[in-house]
Amino acid sequence: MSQAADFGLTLTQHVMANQGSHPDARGQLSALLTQIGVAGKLISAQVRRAGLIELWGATGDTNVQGERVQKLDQIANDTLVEVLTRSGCVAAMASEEEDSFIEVSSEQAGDYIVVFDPLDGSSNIDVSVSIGTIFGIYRRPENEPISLDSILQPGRKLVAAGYIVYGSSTVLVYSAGESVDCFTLDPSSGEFFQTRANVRMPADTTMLSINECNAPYWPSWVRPTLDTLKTRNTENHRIISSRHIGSLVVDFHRNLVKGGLYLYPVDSRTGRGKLRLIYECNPLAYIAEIAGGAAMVDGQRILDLQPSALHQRVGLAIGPSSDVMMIDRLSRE
Ligand code: AFP
Repeated sequence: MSQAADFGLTLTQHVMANQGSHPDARGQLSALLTQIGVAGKLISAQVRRAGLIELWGATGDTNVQGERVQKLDQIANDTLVEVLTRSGCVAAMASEEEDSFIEVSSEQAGDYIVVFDPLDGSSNIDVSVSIGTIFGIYRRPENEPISLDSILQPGRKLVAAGYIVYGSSTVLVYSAGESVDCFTLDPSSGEFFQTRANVRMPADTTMLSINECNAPYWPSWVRPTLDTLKTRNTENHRIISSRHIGSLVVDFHRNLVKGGLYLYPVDSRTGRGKLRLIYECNPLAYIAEIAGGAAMVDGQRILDLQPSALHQRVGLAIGPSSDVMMIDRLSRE
């Protein structure tokens, strides 16, 4: 049997097969999703070699977040900027690593806006713990010049979103509104093959992702809420276990597949959340909801928040709907 027959659909085959079902897909969205797959392969190759060619460590710069920029962060960012610019599908883009948005020249501009965190989990790069890229795709507003407002769209206007996890294997997960599908990179052929179709988030929480060392900074509702979850574990049967690796996108992917809840409350250290709304929370909230889960903060769907700034941070509860709703209710009692 040929390898093509052995494995599932390739990413490109899947994107093309589904383009007809998307009102926005006039070929550009399909081409754009395929190009994001190309960027993922290029970044994956660098991640896999980082220690060998001294790509670990920091560049000495700090980004707009005030965080030390790791070399791989910069490489991942530059790769995405270059690939998206050349795609002919993108009018503008915004990145965690860029102070402001990037407008693509009119000669190369396309119909879409892409927001991304090029490498989430930077503090894990030097110790070979899984990291990932997060992306969201909007249509550019019709008949309007590109401005910051073109980027500050609520997550409910996303036309596609996804992420790429650089872990024990490289997995690309995306949705264009219909289903959430996973593709694993086959290093020998350099192709992404479908490995999970129409992923549904399990209804029950079996894993809890939260940094318990932030407890001194939490609002008063957090501890009792966690106790409520932990009391589900009886002497004879542990239902919920803790898994928090410091890369939101990787914790989210495991939670999406196995049924887990990720929580990062607004805390007293910053008076706001740590996670960025536009290019971290919105794309993952989009995926979570299409897979049957939920993502909320302060009584609102993450996807309904109107962004006010490019690097705006928010609190986040994301996972199985019933527990996300319970947490959100308890947080407002
Ligand atoms: P870095 O990219 O700076 O490592 O931050 C990762 C992150 O934004 C998210 O991916 C993690 O879940 C979260 O921060 C971990 O934050 P704490 O270290 O405060 O738990």
